[in-house]
Amino acid sequence: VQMAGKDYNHLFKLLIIGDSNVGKSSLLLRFADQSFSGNYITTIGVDFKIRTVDINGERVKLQIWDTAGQERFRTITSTYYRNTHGVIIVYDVTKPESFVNVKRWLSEISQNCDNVCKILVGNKNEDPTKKKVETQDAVRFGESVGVRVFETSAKANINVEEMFMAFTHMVLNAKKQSQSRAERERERDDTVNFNAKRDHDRRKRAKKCC
Ligand SMILES: Nc1nc2c(ncn2[C@@H]2O[C@H](COP(=O)(O)OP(=O)(O)O)[C@@H](O)[C@H]2O)c(=O)[nH]1
Ligand SMILES: [Mg+2]
Repeated sequence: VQMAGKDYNHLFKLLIIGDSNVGKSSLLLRFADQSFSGNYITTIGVDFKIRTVDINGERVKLQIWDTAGQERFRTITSTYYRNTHGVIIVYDVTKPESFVNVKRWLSEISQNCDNVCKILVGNKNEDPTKKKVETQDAVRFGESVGVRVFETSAKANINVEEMFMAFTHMVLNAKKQSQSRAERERERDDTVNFNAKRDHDRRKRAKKCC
């Protein structure tokens, strides 16, 4: 065992938020433990789950935080949002109210994070007769706020893996984009510094010989 070695190339903190009972903990359990429980899952005492996935040959370690039921009070402490790379906002396709509340969650996110990746997830999408939030309404709303929409069922194991993997790709791409932006800025600064030094040296030399 190499104590100093990392077992991953990237580490991301993700957060799952949304109204109570929409299936946040169930989605996490499905993705991280490949299981489902028919009961309400109490997450008291459990902060997060880990799963490492492979994206184009790179190991991406996901630390996925679940709320411990405090979403019932409509707000989550700002410490939850600290150092977060991505937020998964979940609603229940059979509960329109949970979809309406997505707006509140989005504004809470923008109050607590700048420039975080987001994805909107309509869960409990396994029974068309119970569906009340139409896909096209969710997609239209998603487009208006610039957030991609996925519909899943943690219970029937539909689209859960795909959603988490697509989101991991998005978060990784965002990291790479901001890295190359920082790189370009550094290069530009170096060029500016180099030119300034060269001009300074030239002036010095010019003074010496005249
Ligand atoms: N029908 C259906 N029920 C689900 C699904 N996901 C979760 N549930 C159930 O919804 C209830 C709340 O789930 P939970 O994961 O605790 O919700 P949370 O409060 O958002 O964390 C539980 O009874 C789950 O078994 C789903 O995809 N379909
Ligand atoms: Mg929960």
